[in-house]
Amino acid sequence: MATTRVRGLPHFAVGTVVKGFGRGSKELGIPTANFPEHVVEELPDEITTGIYYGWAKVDDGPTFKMVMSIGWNPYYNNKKKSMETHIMHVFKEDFYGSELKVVMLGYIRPEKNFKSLEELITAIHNDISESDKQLLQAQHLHYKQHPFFTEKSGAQCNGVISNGVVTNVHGKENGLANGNIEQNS
Ligand code: ADP
Ligand code: RBF
Ligand code: MG
Repeated sequence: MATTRVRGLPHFAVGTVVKGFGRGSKELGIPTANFPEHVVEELPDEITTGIYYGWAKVDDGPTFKMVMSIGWNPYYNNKKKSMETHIMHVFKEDFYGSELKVVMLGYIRPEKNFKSLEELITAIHNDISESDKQLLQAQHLHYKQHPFFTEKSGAQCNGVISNGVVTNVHGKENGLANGNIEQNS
């Protein structure tokens, strides 16, 4: 397996789950929890649109695998970028208004246009199984126990949390959260 460095990763983000564009992800069987605008604006420039995988936690719940789509939205004349997280867990209820914490660890593919909804769904299912595999690797697994997830909300962990936003520091002081990481491909 070749390893490639992914600039800008890992990226930590936290925010309140807001209403999305109502395009019916849930009807596709793939609900996506949307982050508010200010969290999207915190993304470093080197994090391009596309599909990412990592870990996610809702309020004080457990940490689950996640797959995230970062994309531009034609509905807003391609002026509004969104971060939509599908958590790989079946929840009993919606959790709008809850605090969502994620760490993005790896990149899967760019956003694509699909001829049919079926093709989009198939691609998303492939993304989910790819994330499932990638996240089993030790270098990804250990982020599940990262203080970002295990410490109380507001704790400082290799980034500064202000206004609910983790400012990621891309230095080298700490091998855990800062700088680039390697991704197997
Ligand atoms: P919206 O357009 O409002 O984002 P969706 O159809 O994408 O609507 O549904 C997203 C909502 O579904 C989330 O905000 C959350 O409350 C709920 N939800 C339930 N299960 C999940 C899950 N596994 N991953 C993400 N969101 C989920
Ligand atoms: N939308 C696209 O237009 N192209 C994509 O390649 C694409 N990939 C996605 C991958 C994942 C893992 C997820 C969760 C969403 C993706 N979406 C993509 C967004 C999808 O269209 C969105 O969740 C809703 O608009 C579905 O109704
Ligand atoms: Mg959504």
